[in-house]
Amino acid sequence: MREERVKKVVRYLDDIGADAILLSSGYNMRYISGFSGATGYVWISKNKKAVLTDSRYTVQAKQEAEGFTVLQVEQGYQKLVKTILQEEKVATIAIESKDMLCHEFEQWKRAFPQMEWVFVGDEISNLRRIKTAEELHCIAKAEEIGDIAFEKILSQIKPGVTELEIAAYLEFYMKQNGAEGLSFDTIVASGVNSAMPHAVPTRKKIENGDFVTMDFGCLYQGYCSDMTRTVVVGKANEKQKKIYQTVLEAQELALEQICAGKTGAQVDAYARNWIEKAGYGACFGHGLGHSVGLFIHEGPRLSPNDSTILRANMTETVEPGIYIENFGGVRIEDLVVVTKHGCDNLTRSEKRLIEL
Ligand SMILES: [Mn+2]
Repeated sequence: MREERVKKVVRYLDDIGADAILLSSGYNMRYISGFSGATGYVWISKNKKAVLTDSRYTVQAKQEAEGFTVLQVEQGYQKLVKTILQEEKVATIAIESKDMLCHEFEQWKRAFPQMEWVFVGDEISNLRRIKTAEELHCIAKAEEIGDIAFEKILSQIKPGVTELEIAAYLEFYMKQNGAEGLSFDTIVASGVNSAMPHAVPTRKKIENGDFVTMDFGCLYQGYCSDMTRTVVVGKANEKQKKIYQTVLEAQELALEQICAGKTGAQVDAYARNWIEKAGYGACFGHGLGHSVGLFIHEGPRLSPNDSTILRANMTETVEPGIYIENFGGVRIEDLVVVTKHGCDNLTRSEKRLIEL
């Protein structure tokens, strides 16, 4: 499998006329080589595959990066690459321009004044878009852990508990059930705070009548999960019910329509038009969803701006929302795998309005 990935990189280098690539994105390094240390570089040329890293990671790299030479940096990465260049002729090196810092690139340019550099944008990351069965298994497992955490958190949500406490419980439950970490910072937003789609949990105490939106995810074997649920503490009022129902219907519509062959923009439009028709168009400012893999926000996206055609075994979140300043907001998010004729929904948590 990794060999196949390396071959794709080599073929791509041929296409762009580069002799080698210095991968610096931790996600791409892991995807291509297996090395999960995210420190250093992965070098790929026609004749050499190497992980360049420091002594803290060399043992790990040897274990993880099968088929790769592991080179330990002593006096800078430029010196290390100079030793590689003694053995092969390289005139053009590709780098990941969305990942490498300017000052790093300056060091490379200074060390190799004759070298030609080619900037690579998303092309290597795009190799990660269609997931293998093994990757999908990890993502499904991570999402399952999220489902367990959601079920457990419901008994903790009550007036007087802070958003930060709820976030801490969610994170505890995920780790207790096999997560190795978080896929992003947990969002817990209650009451008027839930009007902010990416609110940061605060010391605010949950009050009766609050919407509580929880957006959380974890890591399983490096792969991310992502889900959002919104509940009401106490009895929901009519306005809360209407907003919740509109978001839920928009989400279910998009889930029915998503399949291979459609674009992310098309799928986004189903949910967006539904919310607009209900009169809340201005209250849904973000895209409908994004792909998930080693990184939490991958492409392609379900968004008015993404015309990528969806293909089987891509993952997407479907997460419409309505946010009303000084009132509150609702978001409901599931994570799905795109299939030929529809999707497999990996999220099992209850979606009917929960009143606690
Ligand atoms: Mn998401």
